[in-house]
Amino acid sequence: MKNLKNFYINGQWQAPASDNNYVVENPSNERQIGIITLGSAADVDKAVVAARAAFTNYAFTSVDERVALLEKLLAAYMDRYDEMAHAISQEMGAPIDFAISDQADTGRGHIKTALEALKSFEFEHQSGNATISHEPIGVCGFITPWNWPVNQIACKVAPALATGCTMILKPSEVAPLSAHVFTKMVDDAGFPAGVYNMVNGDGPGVGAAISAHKDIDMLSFTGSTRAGTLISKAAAETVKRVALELGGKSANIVFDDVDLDAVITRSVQACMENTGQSCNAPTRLLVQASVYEKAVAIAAKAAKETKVGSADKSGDHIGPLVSKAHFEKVQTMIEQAIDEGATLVAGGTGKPAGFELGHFTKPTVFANVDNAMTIAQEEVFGPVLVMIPFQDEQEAIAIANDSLYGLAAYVNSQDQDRANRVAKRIRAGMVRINWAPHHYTSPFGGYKQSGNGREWGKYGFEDFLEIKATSR
Ligand code: TXE
Repeated sequence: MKNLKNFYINGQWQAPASDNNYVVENPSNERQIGIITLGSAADVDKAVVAARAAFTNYAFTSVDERVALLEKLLAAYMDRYDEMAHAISQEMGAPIDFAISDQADTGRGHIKTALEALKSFEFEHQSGNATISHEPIGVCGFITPWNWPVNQIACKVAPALATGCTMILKPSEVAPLSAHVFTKMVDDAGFPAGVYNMVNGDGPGVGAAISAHKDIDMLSFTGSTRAGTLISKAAAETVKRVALELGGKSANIVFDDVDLDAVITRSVQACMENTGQSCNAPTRLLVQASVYEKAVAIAAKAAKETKVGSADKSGDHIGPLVSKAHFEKVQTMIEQAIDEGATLVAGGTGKPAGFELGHFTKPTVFANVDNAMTIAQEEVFGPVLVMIPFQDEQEAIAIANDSLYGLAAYVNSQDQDRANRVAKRIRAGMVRINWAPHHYTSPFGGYKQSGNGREWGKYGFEDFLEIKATSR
């Protein structure tokens, strides 16, 4: 069992102010794999003092100095790439091949795009008699979740480091192994002491202390809408800037002119990927009524063919859900969907055959779903797809927009003009037409209760900058 009880404060691994052990479990086999300390307000204070002191100099480092540091971080990341992939796989259950190809790649991607943004950004320009300068916002607090753990750490930390900010990271207590590896990478890169600090803890403890801290200038949070709301309220007390990346219930619209077999199969795979634990997962499959029955049969077959397996095994299966508590939440939501009258066509409650230990869940598909049902409105965060029929373009848009969330949407049609029209009318931050890739350089974030602000690429970079006008 790994001992990860210390925090990284002021460039050193330091003992916490008080003992409060938390055991980390591997969701594939329920074995104990690590022990961390849930920190306290005293630890947060210490980290903020270090970050504030470091800001005095780090804010005024040159672009060249920060480019050199980020290049070292990228090299350190690649040196420990396998260690990162294994940490993610063990702590949150991503199958190892997927952890290597997708999960761990996000860290590399975000450090690289932050470097590119730093090299090309115009920090100062003249406007009339005023010099407009973009300056680092200050000390940042980062609170991150467990589902794409290094993605969410790197897409905040890398641009903050690039802009000249200093920071305190509180990773998810459920998935702290990847944060530990990431912290070793920052240490390897040799950033000045206090620029980057990491304190483990839970939401009500360290999370709340960061949100309310009077000497933190900006907060960036990824997680549930529930926690995002609490964090925003606490941050408002000291008028912190807040960036929120919250939940989603993204529509995937399929018109009847597509290669149905290929598009529906792909849609099921995309929903089940990462065991459905992605905020932008295409969880509401909207299919044109003329091909709906056919699509349901294809989706049921694809879900039944989706392999489930342990995260340490090589292959293209999906892994377990992250925790017992989360498994139970997903079970309850499946039961509720059946009670509300949705038709179960694949999967259902209980574990797949052959699994006793581990939080494994059956890939599940519901047909004849009404968009007003709980299963179509609330984020499940599991391998659960709902299928809703629509008659025409207008109805598809109306159903897609009938959600508290507005993170992502997917449109599939051979008619590019129609796809463009639909994409334009959907109230979501990211739309993918015919599965076109969403690159690290594109903005990531949502409309409505999916949050505010945009991460990734130059958009995330700008979130860490204040704007000053000096008139002469
Ligand atoms: O999230 P939490 P949970 C959604 C998804 C999932 C649900 C619950 O629907 O089923 O949220 O997941 C910290 N003040 N997403 O319970 O609690 C917490 O310690 C400050 C969507 O795991 O939001 C962790 O670091 N911080 C999502 C982080 O918030 C608090 C990713 C996320 O945990 C806090 C994860 C508080 N009061 C879950 N309470 C996405 N957008 O990708 C908790 N935290």
